Amino acid sequence: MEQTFIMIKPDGVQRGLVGEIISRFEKKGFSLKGLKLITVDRPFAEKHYADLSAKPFFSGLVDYIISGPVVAMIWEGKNVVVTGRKIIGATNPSESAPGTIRGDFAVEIGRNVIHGSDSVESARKEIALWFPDGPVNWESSLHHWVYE
Ligand code: FUP
Repeated sequence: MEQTFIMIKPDGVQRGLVGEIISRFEKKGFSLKGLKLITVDRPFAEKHYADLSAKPFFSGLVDYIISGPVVAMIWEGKNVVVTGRKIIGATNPSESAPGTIRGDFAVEIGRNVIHGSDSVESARKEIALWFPDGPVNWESSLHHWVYE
């Protein structure tokens, strides 16, 4: 089953949005397979955002991600990478639809509350970086009510 890496950024944690965000993924029918509250250091954040290292906003982005604890998660389910991105909404909150997490809770691109892997391949890399011990293996008792 497909997995994705989801991170509630420091602003999401500080603003008390952790429960709301987890609830949206749970209610959809996805399964939580990894969870930790962690403050990362600069080299770690730079590794996570390595693909963006040439961008002008890179150092500000890294400053933001290391400014406080984040909630790192593995979520599992059918098409969870693409569907997770839909639940999150467009990168720029001014373009993210109401009903999405960024559309409902964010104003600025540099304070957009949440990260989600953009492909199955990035999910694999990000899960390996954030959860070197891998996911927690369990199956929800609701599985047969979510999947046909
Ligand atoms: P996303 O996959 O939606 O997180 O978007 P990107 O990988 O393109 O960007 C990662 C993060 O960089 C965004 F969540 C916010 C930040 N960013 C900016 O601060 N300014 C920009 O112009 C673009 C992205």
